[in-house]
Amino acid sequence: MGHPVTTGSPFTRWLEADPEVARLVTEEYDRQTSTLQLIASENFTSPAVLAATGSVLTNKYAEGYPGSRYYGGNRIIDEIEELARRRATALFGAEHANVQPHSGANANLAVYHALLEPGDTVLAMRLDHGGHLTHGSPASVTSRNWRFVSYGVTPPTGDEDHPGEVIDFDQVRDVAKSEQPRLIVAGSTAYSRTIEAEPFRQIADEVGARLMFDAAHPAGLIAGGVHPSPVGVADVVTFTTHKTLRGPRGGAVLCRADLAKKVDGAVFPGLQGGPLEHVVAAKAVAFGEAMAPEFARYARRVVENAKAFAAALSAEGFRLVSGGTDNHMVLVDLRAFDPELTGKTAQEVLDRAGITCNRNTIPDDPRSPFVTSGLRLGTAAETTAGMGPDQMAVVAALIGRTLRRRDDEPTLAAVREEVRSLCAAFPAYGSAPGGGGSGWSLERGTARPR
Ligand code: DSN
Repeated sequence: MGHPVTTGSPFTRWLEADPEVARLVTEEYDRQTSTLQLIASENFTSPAVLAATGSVLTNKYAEGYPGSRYYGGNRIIDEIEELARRRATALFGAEHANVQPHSGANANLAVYHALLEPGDTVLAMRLDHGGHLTHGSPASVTSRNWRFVSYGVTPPTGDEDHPGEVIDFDQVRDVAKSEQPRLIVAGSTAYSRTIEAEPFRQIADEVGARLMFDAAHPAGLIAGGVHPSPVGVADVVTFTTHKTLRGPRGGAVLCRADLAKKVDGAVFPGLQGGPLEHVVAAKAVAFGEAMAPEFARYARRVVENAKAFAAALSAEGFRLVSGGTDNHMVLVDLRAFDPELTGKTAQEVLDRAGITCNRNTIPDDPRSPFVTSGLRLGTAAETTAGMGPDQMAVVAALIGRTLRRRDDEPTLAAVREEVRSLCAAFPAYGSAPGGGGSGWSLERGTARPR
């Protein structure tokens, strides 16, 4: 049974022609806005991003690039893609942008295809230490085409001031020297500390490797100026547009001008066919939004909230991987809180209480990636909805209460009600009862949170 529809989506008017899909979209809108969204890779996009994504641009075929398409009728599409490229390069200070990758995975694949020959060696982060599937998972096509070797994080120290579990640059250098990779990949999908490109650059130069920085997670923090930019340090930067950057689902590649042709050819026709120009338009909207001063404030608030969340979770008895956070996410090691509690169970119980997050491996996790001993919690989405450090402390307490009393149905029901009230006071879209709220305004012509 789905969640009862209590709010109704303001975006589904035209879907009334298909009541089955309309009902499901509306239920999902209600789920997103009446439960807490703590998945670190998700966000609430603006109505303007949603409008571009749902526009007639989805009707158009535009294989190729602006000024050089395989189909007619692309004058306006060319302007749209040029605008998206121009905004992306301006936002990140890059020489060239390719805004066509359908996803972050495709952006990474395109870079490997552009810079490597089949069988070349790539040095990337271990998956169980925070690397992404496309960083050489045995289950990913990347490991069939290229030879991946890996680095990880340092062991935990137990010392509060220097807790460890940070990227082990001695290991990066040792493995780079012994394996002589053609490409080094910096970046992670589950790492709560700042990743600097410079130490990777230095090692890449020592062994004659190229450097790719996968900025899927921190892209919005980089755009907002709260994390250091890898642009100009790494040869190529890939990112997703839908996480901290708060745009539509998709990917992009930034590179120097001398690599532009290779990267473009690898995206199309190397990897993809027709670009999703409705999504490209939505990326342009998101890049435009990220240039506004409000976005820098948002990015600062995301990190401030994550730090407050980390402190409150520690006070609840959770051990945090690396002792805390510098970005938008917290990685919780559940074993200190309750050795019997797995990430899988915690995710399921929290879901029933209206707290949406994902289980995650912790470094050297004794449990399988399907079960795990950890949770990954992010602040990007609920910061967009207007929540601040005080609410993060409330959410941490709700998580502690839910997991401590996970077999007690009345506790789960009570938490679910508290979550519903919290979400109603901080609506991602529209106003709270009484007219308040700081998420996205639904008034026409507004493209920024209030
Ligand atoms: N699945 C994404 C994440 O959650 O980090 C990465 O692709």
